[in-house]
Order: sequence, then structure tokens, then C-alpha cells
Amino acid sequence: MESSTPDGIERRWWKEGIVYQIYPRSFKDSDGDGIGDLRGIIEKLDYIASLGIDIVWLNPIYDSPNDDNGYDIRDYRAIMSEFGTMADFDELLAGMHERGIRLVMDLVLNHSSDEHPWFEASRSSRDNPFRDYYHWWPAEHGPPPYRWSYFDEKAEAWRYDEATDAYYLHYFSRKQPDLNWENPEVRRAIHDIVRFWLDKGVDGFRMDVVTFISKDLDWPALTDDDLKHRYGSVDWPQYYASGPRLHEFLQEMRREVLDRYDVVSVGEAAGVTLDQAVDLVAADRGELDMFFHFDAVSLGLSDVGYKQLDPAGWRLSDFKRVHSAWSDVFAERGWGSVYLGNHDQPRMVSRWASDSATHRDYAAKMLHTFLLTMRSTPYVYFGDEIGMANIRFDRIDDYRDLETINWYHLLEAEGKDADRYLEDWKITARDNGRTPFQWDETVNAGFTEGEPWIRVNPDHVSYNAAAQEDDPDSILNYFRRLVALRKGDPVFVYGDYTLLVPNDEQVFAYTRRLREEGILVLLNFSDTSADFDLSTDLPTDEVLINNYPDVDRVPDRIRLRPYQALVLAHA
Ligand code: TEU
Repeated sequence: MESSTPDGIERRWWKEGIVYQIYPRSFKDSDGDGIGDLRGIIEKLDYIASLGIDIVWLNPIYDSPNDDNGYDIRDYRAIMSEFGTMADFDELLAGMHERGIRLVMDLVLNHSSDEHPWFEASRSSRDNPFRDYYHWWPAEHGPPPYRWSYFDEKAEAWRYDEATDAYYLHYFSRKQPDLNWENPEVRRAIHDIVRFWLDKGVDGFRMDVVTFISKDLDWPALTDDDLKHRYGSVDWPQYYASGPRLHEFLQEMRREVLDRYDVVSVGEAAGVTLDQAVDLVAADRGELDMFFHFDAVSLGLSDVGYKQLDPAGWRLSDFKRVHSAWSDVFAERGWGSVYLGNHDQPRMVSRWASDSATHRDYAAKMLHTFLLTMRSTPYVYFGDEIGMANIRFDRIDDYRDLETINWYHLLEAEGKDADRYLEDWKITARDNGRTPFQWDETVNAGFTEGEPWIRVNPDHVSYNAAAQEDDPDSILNYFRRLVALRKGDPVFVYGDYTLLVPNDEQVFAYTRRLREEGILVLLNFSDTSADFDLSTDLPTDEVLINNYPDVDRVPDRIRLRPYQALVLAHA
């Protein structure tokens, strides 16, 4: 393989790879406790390989009291007992490598669990050697300046701790205290953890909220304007992601640890704006390889209510503008990622297209066509390959996610119309994306022999992997064809990206071009037919993939059917 493309872009395996994200708690339970586990993933390795993907990202599997399903780590070097043992992990990693699949681990380094021995020591006395592993505000200084918490019962990020008459900082739940990266001992300890997993042979890391690791230790009081959105707003992540030493900390980790291995690092980067993007991932800066932005998944959300929908909805023109801008920003330096769902998001087909009986299959295939033809590394969330949809819980008691539960109680306590939120959360809540994988039509979808930790979507009787396996027209088999298409031609990875018809509110159309080779992608994001005019220099007849049996074409236009996706070669 040449080491650079015709345009001089450096070729790397993580640019050419397709990532499949597995939420281990919900993938496959091997021992009947209702919780997915590592042996469950091992059982399904051949299925995973059959998708054609080449990288797996696993959500956290470390020892954890599970306040936030593993994002609260008690021991960074041990496996969560519900998930199995270190021997299971070693077998899983070897099984992946045997099949040519690389493994990316989730690393949660902004915070630990409050049950981590570091925090237990830190909170025990003001002069404990671990005191400075976390951020403390002594009570005699008066109440700490307000900071917002994503998951706190009162939306407050400073929590009073009686033992030492001081407050500790937690941007997430009370059980997720923020580590103090200013302390060089903390950074060294973190580097050791990263090295531990790299020496086991893992192929990289997805770094949880890594843009929040640096804080302004002067804790400036925020203006009224900053504070006006108590229920979450774009301002908070931007504020949290603007810490003064972020780039320095990332460069240090790269230099001290990551650069000695052939690995990928992908940061979760809430709050990073387009003009800051290249600085995080340009190869010559030695920070991250790519990151997840939040601009696209935030479309259509209201900024006055937490994960409440904007009644005006979202417009396709905005969706195109955002995804195009995030593709273009890395046209010369750096590299991007593209995703439509993950464990913090609802199911893509429910959020970005349609899960109605009529449209669901077309819609899911159309969205996959988008993901796998963009100029960024695609991240596919487990279950999306079979078109899994939101479960839409009616009752707060069905939810398992602390985020939804704590917000509900806060809203109730403040006399807000909590039932109205329940309606919106049928679309936006994280648990929609966390229901068990639907292996077959049997009770509990073949996920577990026991009682599942969260309800299985009743639609598994019609949407499951077993049924789709043998159907050549299934979402699953269409997805496999798309994967093969992307893997088979570098134009999909490295080709230039050009958006067409930016203002069309039904059709997302773009070309990709690498030297004399080009493709045209046409995606109808609407539930009615839509015309695309073929201008003079556009396509030949060669259809590379189509989610309908044929193309409705007259010389100067193509009529796309509802949610139709079409990729054409064009000379
Ligand atoms: O998410 C952090 C994050 O930035 C939030 O915006 C996230 O989208 C949250 O779910 C709001 O809905 C990461 C993890 O992906 C998430 O699962 C964890 O709960 C969180 O960090 C804390 O570790």
C-alpha cells in the first residue's frame, strides 16, 4: 500500500477502518444474570467479523460500582465482575486479532469513581497525600462558584463533603469526582494505566470527555449570561472544553506513552468548535488522531430544556451544513469521525429518519449509506446494522440511566411539567440506545436466559439478526454490501467531498472524487418522492448500491423514492 494518497494525505489504518461500537452491557449475556458480558462478545465474534468492520470500540469494562454503567471506574486495571475476568478479556482480544479486528478501549480519565482508592484517600483528610488528586474547595472560602453538573440531582457540580468540610468537583454524577490533572502525579498514574493496556496489545483508546481534563484553577465566577441556562446549554460544554492546559496535557500523553505504539486515539470532544478542530488532531501537533464533535447530534434540541426537543424540529439543510463543515475542516490537516448514534444517543433511525412500519428498512439503509460514504472514519453503533429503533418508555420507572432519572426528579422538585419531558425523552433519552441487541425472535431476543437489566424492545419479533441473516434484502445484508463497497475503493475514504444542492430540504447529495474517479451519493431524507436534477457533468449509469430495486430516471433527473439511497459511479 502506498503511504499517501494522490492528494498527499497520509494513509493510516484508522482512517480506512470502519468502527463498530459495542455497549457490552447490552450485547450478549453468556451466564444468565441479565447483563451482557465478555464471554457473550466472544461467542459472537464470528458475527462481528461477518460485518466486515475492522475496529471495535468497547464501552468501559473496568471494575465499577456502575453508577453510570462503567463510566465511574473503581479500578482501572481490573475487569468489572459482571463482565467477566482478565482471562476473558485476553481471550477476547486474541479472538479479535485472529479475525483481523482491532480493539479500541474506552478510557475515562476526566473522573474516577468516588469508590476509587484515590478518592477514598483524598476525602479522608486535608493533608492526605492523595488530597490533590481531586479538586477541593474549602468551605471556609464560602460557597464555591456555581458549576453545572450533567447528572447531579440538583445540577450542581460542587458537592459538600463533611469529613473535611470542603466541596469536591464533579462535572458528572456525585459518584464521579473530577481528577486533578494539574497534579503531575495524577498524570503519571494515568500514563501508567494507559501503558498497562497498551502492553496487553489493545489498539487504541476512545477518550471520554477528554476535552474537560484541564480546568481554570482560579475558578472564576461566571457571568449571569453564562448562568442563565440551568438546564443545560451549548455554553457549558464549550466552557468546560476551554481549559488552559488541554493541549499540553494531550501532547504530553502522546509523547510519553501513545507514540511508542501503533495505536489510534479518538477523543470525545463536547464543546469543541470548528475553529478549534484542527489543533486537536493535526498530525504535526501530536495530540489526538480524531474526535467526536457534538454539533450534529445537537440539532433539533431546545436549549432551554435538557434534551428537550425544539418544537420546530431540525432541518435537512442544517444537517448538511454541519456534516459538510465538519468534513471540510479536515480536508487538508487532521482527520474526522462521523456517527449518527452511540450509547449516549437515541437510535439513529428513530432520531434522523423514520422507524415507521412503512419506512424503517429504507430509512436505516439510507442512513448507513450516508455514514459509509462520508470522508471521515465511520462509527457504527451496534444494533444499527439490523435497524434497531427507540423503545420509547412511557414510565420513568422503566429507565435505568441516571441522567434521565435524576433530571426527572429535579424537574419534579422544581415544579416543572416532568411529563412533558417524558414525551421528549421517548426520542432523546440515552436508554433508547441501550436496550439489548436483538439476536432472534425468542423471549428476550436471545440476549439472555435471565431477566434483562433493561427491557428488550418488543419489536425484536420482527427486527432481529437471525431473520435478517438469510434475507438478501435485509438491512444487515445491505450494510455488509456497503462495508465491502467502502473497503474496496479509496475514493470513499480519501476522495474530496463536494456538497450539492445545499438548500434542498429533502435530498442530501454529494460527490466524492479521487483523481479521475468519482462517485455521486443521493440520499432522500424525506418520506415523499424527491427529484434530483442531473446537471451536465453528472453520472454514468453504473449503480454501485441502491436501497430500492431500480432507479426512476429520465434523461435529466432522478426521482428518488421515500428514503431512497443511491450511489452512482461518475466519470
Ligand atoms: O459523555 C459525556 C458527554 O459529553 C455528555 O454530553 C454525554 O453526551 C451525556 O451523555 C449527556 O447526555 C461521556 C460518556 O459517553 C457518557 O456515557 C458518560 O455518562 C459521561 O461521559 C460521563 O463519563
